[in-house]
Amino acid sequence: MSLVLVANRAPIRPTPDGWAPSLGGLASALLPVLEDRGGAWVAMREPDEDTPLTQTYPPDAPAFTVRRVPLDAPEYQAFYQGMANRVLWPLAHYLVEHVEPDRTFREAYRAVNRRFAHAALDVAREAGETAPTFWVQDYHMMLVPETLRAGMPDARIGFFWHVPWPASEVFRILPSARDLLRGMLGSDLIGFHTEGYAENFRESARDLLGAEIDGETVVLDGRRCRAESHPIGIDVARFEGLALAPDAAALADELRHDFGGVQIVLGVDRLDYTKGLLLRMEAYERFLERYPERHGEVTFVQIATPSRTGVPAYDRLKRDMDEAAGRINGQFARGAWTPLHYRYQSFDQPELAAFYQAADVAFVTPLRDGMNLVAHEFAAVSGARADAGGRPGALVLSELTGAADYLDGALLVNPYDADGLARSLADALDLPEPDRRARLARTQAAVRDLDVHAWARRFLESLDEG
Ligand code: ADQ
Repeated sequence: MSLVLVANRAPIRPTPDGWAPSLGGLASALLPVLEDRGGAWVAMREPDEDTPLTQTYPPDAPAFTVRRVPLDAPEYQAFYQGMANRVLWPLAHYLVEHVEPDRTFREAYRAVNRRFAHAALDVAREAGETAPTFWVQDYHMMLVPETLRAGMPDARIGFFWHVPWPASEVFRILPSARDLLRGMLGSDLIGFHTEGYAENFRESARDLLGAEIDGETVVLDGRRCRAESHPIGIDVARFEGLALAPDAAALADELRHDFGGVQIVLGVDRLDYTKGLLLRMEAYERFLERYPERHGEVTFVQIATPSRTGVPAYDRLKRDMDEAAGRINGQFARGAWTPLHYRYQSFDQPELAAFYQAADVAFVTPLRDGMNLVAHEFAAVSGARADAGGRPGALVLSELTGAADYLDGALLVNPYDADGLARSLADALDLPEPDRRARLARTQAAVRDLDVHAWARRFLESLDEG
């Protein structure tokens, strides 16, 4: 049975030499599945993008179709920058003060979701399918399953929710909460990163729609939809490979040298207010105030990739981060020592792996995060290096991430507690090597178990069996 994926982003991108897979875990996990099963991937075409509406891939031996849904500028603003990024995203992360409910956003979201669903139905019909498997991804597409179900009642429909599902009392703040839930319940199976999120979802369906809950299944109007935990991971082999590449150790040494040969604390994030970046900076400030004897012995390297520019809250965060970075270096820098290196830029994966390898401590402190793959990537790289005789790194991880449920061996922290963060940072820097090594080995084992290829396989097996 062929597979039709519906996701905001396309799995392939144009490069100077033709087409290549998009970076990121989702494309790397799902492209092999699509190549194997055949089918299609339906994604958005942004207003300024010049890509074909339909193409087959790979070009030399076509295995599946990429179908794009073209959005004009007002639709993109209201559906993507608006409803997805200014309403659903902050709500899922409990950051209610950032939620900006707006009727135009809501209407555009409904219209665009309908177009995505019809594009998916069309591509299935063109392939002669009457009961394909659809797999819809994330909070951009909540209303898609309902339309798919109406168009193809016998299809199998899976949905994966990549961010936290908040408590029912928080979700109900949305004026369209009930419609959105009904939209998702067109699915047969909805996957979440943790059992806690799945439970919140079932409670929302019970509280807001009066649905019946039967174990993991939500029953509404006689239809059954399971809500299960299916934690995602990374492409472990890829990151371990990057850690062991011939020039990887040399690159990491070069970075350590560039940063002054001191202990390195590392942060890697999209520049997003959910990632706890400002509080992390404050916590580091607290650390420097409290432990003056460590001045000159440690540096904090924060790399933040530009994200969702043009959304006011993100532009504001960018300014606040610049200010915090200036303040910290202005107050604490002495002689040749720079306490903080802040880079507002994106790096390719081999470079990122060098940073992970160079770090003594990864400082991962989101205010909320569905999973958090940076923690996985760090443990995979640092772990592979340690296995090959290198120095093991320590992971300080927010307890408000999905990853905290799984990554045994991490030092868990409350990201809102600046004093606690400062103390944990000092503890992590002081962890004796055997202890670090043992903790990292436990984290590494968890990361391997959650490999993204296993995630896709487990989800699709559950969908097929259900
Ligand atoms: P994100 O919010 O994007 O994902 P995360 O899981 O940490 O968060 O993934 C970020 C990715 O971006 C990582 O692969 C990382 O390497 C990369 N990245 C970050 N900063 C970078 C930089 N400066 N340069 C280059 N690459 C950078 C959403 C959810 C998460 C969930 C994933 C997958 O918010 O909770 O884990 O989807 O479901």
